[in-house]
Amino acid sequence: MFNAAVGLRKALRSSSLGGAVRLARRGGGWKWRLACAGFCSVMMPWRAIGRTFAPTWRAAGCGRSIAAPLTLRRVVNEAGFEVGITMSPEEAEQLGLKPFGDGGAENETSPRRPKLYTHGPCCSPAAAQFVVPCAGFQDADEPEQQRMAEEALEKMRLNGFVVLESLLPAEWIRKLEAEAQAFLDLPQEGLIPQPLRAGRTEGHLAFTAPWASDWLLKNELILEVVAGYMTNMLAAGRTQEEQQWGLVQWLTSGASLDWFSLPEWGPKAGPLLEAPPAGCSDVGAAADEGPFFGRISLIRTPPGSEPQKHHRDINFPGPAAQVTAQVALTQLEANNGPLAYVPGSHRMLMPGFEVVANPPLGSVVLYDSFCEHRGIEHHGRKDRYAMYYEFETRGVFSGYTATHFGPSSGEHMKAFRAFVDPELREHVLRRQGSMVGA
Ligand SMILES: O=C(O)CCC(=O)C(=O)O
Ligand SMILES: [Fe+2]
Repeated sequence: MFNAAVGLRKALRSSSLGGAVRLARRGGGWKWRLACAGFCSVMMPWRAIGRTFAPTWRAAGCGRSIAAPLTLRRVVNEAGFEVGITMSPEEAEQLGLKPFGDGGAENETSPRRPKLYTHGPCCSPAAAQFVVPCAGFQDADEPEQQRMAEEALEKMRLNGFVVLESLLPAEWIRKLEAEAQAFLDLPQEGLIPQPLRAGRTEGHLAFTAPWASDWLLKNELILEVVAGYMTNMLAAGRTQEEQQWGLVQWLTSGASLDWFSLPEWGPKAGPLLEAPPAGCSDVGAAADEGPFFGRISLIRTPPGSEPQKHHRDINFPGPAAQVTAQVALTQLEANNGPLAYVPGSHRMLMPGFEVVANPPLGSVVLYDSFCEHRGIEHHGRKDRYAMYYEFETRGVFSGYTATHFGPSSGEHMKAFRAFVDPELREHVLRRQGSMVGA
């Protein structure tokens, strides 16, 4: 078990997910926040921090202050995940710390992979296997809509991502670009944008128009695919060690997504299930399975941004536990910082190439947070904006606390959840009911 666990740890570490330093404004001054997901305990330069600095460390989100020698400074939650620390930018600079450890940009030693493009002048016919044409979805009859949802679900299960081409009206999306720019440029009460890997900026959205709209967040195709896909409840009620042991067994059994539906890997009763600790998702309730709405943000990628390192947004508890919907608000071009995905990497397959998704405006890309991906370089002339919203199962550790994006971000997040969850859960319960009846 030990060797297999180490092997899994190494495989996931090579995907570059790790500790993150994030910036938060607290009171008057800016603070760097170290936040993390997955294996950051292995990645964080704790010794380097200890040699040069002996501050009071504050567990992000839990409000406790801990004045302690280095060995006690790692703030770990009840499930065994590191939940982070905060520090001023001056302190971070003094320690040589950057957001995401090394800034999150690709470096020379990272492997280069050939790229396939889904659209545009470099489009490859082979990339059609990652795309579902969805322009007709809204006007299609129910059986046709169901067929499209099943096709998207199948591609999602096979590849870990799917491009839903022209699902939303492009002219409505186009209007959101200016709104996004204003939202990130102007101060928003209680909301604080944070730096993201390789020069990007991310801010949580406010629960207001035009973001809180049915057409944008409650698309039937998206909700149906998410409801059908997200079956991993390994994080619910389990410690990091227990999740790791589960993932080792998943890997050695062949890494099939169906494995997560086996009854023994369902939610585990106990205090971690009843009350998920800081940094772990508290969506739904102890008795609930399947996805809930998580959080929603905007990302700005400025011209000149470097390519990101390949990464997974989460490592635990593996695939089918968190899914993100990317809604590009600026037309994605081959070279303005679109995302590239490694198909099959959510099932630990490595095909040796990556797929750049640069579909027309109005398209949505769904991707498993455990699927390797990265934002590639931005060689264009203007900022590229995209909206991201994600769905999660109970207990998933993201490293984000309710106040990561400012003191009010938790309230806005809850309002979005209350808005989307009733419809989403109808899809989930219908699918769960039909599984029981099957
Ligand atoms: O550049 C973006 O829009 C998102 C990049 C990304 O995948 C990340 O920072 O986790
Ligand atoms: Fe990412």
